[in-house]
Amino acid sequence: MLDVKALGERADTMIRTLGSISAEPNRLVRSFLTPEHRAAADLIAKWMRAAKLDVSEDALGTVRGHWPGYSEKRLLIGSHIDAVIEGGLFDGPFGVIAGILAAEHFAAAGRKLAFGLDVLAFGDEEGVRFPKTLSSSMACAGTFDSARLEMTDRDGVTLRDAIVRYGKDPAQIVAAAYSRDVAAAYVEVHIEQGPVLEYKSQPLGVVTAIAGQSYLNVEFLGEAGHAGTVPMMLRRDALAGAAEVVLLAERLARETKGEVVATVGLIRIPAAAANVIPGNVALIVDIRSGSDAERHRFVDRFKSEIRALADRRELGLTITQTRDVPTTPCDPALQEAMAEAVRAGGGEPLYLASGAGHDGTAMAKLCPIAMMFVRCRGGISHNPAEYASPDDMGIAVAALIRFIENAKL
Ligand code: HGY
Ligand code: MN
Ligand code: MN
Repeated sequence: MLDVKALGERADTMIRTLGSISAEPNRLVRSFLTPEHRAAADLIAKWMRAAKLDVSEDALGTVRGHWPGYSEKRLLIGSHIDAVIEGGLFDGPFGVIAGILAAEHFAAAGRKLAFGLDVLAFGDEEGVRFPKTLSSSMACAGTFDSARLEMTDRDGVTLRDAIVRYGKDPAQIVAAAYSRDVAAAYVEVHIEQGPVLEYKSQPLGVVTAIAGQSYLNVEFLGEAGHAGTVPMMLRRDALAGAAEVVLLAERLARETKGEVVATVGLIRIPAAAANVIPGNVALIVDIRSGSDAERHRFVDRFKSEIRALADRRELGLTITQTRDVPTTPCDPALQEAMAEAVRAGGGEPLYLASGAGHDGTAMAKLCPIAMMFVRCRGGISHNPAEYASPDDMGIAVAALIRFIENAKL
């Protein structure tokens, strides 16, 4: 009989211990291939060893905890340990901790299954440091594009240099890839990051698909000028143009009545000063939808309206699309197995799509994927107020254990 309460309490303690590893004392800052990533990876490795797993680390810093089975096949269980700036403690880490606690359930009993278990702690899901994300899960999936090694962070450090400084060898990235006959399936447990499970009073959900994403980097070139001397009608204000884009994104997304969401969460004004008319402004637009056709339609209309406003404002404009990630379906058979595991714990599984992106999108190129959502308070995420209760986390770990016990891979 699983001690669900104890599992939840252990998960909560581990979440808070891991959550204390940050580059800043008063908010969570933990990005890819940084000293904080190193410290978090060392803690995960310590927990994996204590759970009697064989621990290794690949060339992109993914920590892997292995429990052997009777065949070469492996069930991969993972999530990420990097965080958004000033994010919450649960987004990512809970999926790794749930995997460790579930694998420990079998390893501690010396119980071998028909397949092995690999718990994976990825370090690059949030994409905070580098412009393109999911590099570590792509390496595991065998889809890592070596051109990414040249992309640079805000300090001009290339991914290649960051890997070397982290103590790894970029030439070994290829070796990180799982072969398809070993990787039988990938499962990820993650907080919902939305309000549905709480609204329906259900602790767990079964994910049907991960929404597709388009990212547009929009840069306006106007004319820097003196805030006090240039008459309004003679200005070419790049930030005023950017402000129009923010409201345009909101208006066009609202018009889709929920089909598409669009967000501008990052604006850069390289020479920002209160008394200077901004001459150069860059922003990133995050566009998501469960329908790839709707998302592409939105992007086309959005781009043409941005061009029109740039012309009207006599602003130089460059639009670079840095992401076009298709919607990723979760495997139907694995969804049903996940639903069975939820039912066996007394729950009624709620099926829902994920508006948030996950490493599962990368891993789906390697093998069938499944995701389980856990209720989070108020649906709040990417926010220090993010919270999942120990009881709900215990119910989730127990469901993951049942999923593993009954998995037919
Ligand atoms: O952006 C996302 O959906 C994820 O949190 N990286
Ligand atoms: Mn996130
Ligand atoms: Mn996440």
